[in-house]
Amino acid sequence: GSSGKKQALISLSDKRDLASLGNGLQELGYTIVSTGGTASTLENAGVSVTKVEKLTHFPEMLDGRVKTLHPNIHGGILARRDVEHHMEALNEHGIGTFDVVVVNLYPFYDKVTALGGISFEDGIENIDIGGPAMIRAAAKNHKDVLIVVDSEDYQAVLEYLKGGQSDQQFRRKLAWKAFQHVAAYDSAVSEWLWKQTEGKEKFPPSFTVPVELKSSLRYGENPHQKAAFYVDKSLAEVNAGGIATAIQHHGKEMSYNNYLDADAAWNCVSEFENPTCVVVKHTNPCGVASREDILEAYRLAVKADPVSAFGGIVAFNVEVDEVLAREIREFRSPTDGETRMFYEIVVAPKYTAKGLEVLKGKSKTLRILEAKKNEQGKLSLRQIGGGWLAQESDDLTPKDISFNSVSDKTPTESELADAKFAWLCVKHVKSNAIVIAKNNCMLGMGSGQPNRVESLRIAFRKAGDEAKGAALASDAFFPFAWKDAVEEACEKGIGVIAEPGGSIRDQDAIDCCKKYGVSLLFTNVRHFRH
Ligand code: 93A
Repeated sequence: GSSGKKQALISLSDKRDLASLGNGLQELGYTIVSTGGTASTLENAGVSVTKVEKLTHFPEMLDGRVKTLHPNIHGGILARRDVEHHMEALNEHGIGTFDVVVVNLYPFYDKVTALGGISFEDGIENIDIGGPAMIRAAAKNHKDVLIVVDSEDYQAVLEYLKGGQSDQQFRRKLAWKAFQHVAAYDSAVSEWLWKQTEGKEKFPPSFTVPVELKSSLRYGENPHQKAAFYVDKSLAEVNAGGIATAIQHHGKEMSYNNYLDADAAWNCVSEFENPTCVVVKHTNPCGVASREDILEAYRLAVKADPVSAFGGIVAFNVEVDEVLAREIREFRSPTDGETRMFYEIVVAPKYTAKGLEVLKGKSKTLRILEAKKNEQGKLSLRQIGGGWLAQESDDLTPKDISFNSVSDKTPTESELADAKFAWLCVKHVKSNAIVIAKNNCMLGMGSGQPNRVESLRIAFRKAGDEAKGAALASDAFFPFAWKDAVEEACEKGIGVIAEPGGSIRDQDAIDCCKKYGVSLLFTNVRHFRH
């Protein structure tokens, strides 16, 4: 400072580990300058502090809105030590330099995302102005000012100050972190303000998603691609659901593809109301079954396509208890009745202690995830070259849709139920998607084919003879080749077809179903998944 003594400026909302930081700095001979609450905490910990008011010759004003916004503070942070007239100016005005600035911001994020929220006025008061100004100033002048925004860094900073202090990379990393801290903060403020302005229903939405790097991944889709995993901070903090916030109880580290597949499985199974098991492979559900008895659901979901299920992801929407865990562990592939099934991941909302223990015994690598239900109405974002596409997530389920009978034959109650079940499945299959289902069980599916007839043929091949009298769902209407698609389905003995309708060739589909005595249901809703 002006007295030649080293000075640290500390102003913290989150005061964890403040005492040890203050003591550490004091031992190193620093004079500590602090704002009100921070100063009290330090004094209580036996650290001597100079109040900012003593430097600014102003009281904290306007209910604390103006505390540190003063040349005597900002001059001491921003002056370039290597520029003569900067230092002269400080001397002239009796301003001391700061060597270390430690600041974290008003907990805006926690406040506005807290359950129940806060009033608009409280939100506004929680916008920190002086804090970001100090952080930005110190980060800009990091060559001479250490900027610390994370209590995790206190120890390293004290070590650094004890040592030679010549490592510029350390200073740069702290400055980078400081701007990250402010950027995330401003994102949160702007997103909150957007919600206050337009209402939550308004589209297009505000686009500042505060993400936080969670971990590096071993690699991306392929071993030659580097990859990392980020969580949406806004969800993590309100403790909302989704695979990103799932707890991993056991197994090998999650891979990039594991996250994609687990997400697909969890999204699908979460939409069913009855006890359900979903088996996913490469983001597509290849087996789905709902049963009062979850053991039976599990067996049926695997049986739908045992070859694909091998190495897949198994998801449940009910607790995994000991009995179910044992079944997952022991169940032998229906293909040869011998090989035990192998899975990458099991995901469920809950596990009993015993269930978890039994499941852990299946293999060292099996990843066991406990996930919370996804929030509805979330924004879906996808990257394309040079930009992003945003859309509301597809939250429509058969409950929101009417299945209008358009052929002569009205479906029986069980046919209608089958159609709805197939419909919920087909929503989760990549387009062009066809699902054949009966009695709350998926029998076959065709996914991702560039033409619908091909998907339909694949689905029938998987369903085999069981397709007779079953329901077929198509994620979009049959455009031209209705003769190939609808007629093939009718010939194979399908009982009911559900599709959006809306093609100029609708009448052809209707006529065909009339001819074969098949129920045709138009949903008016499409479930493309590209
Ligand atoms: O109201 S402010 O925007 N105006 C200021 O001048 C100011 N200076 C520091 N908020 C300001 N702060 C913030 O106060 C800091 O960012 C920190 O989060 C908090 C610490 O206050 P206290 O030490 O009184 O607990």
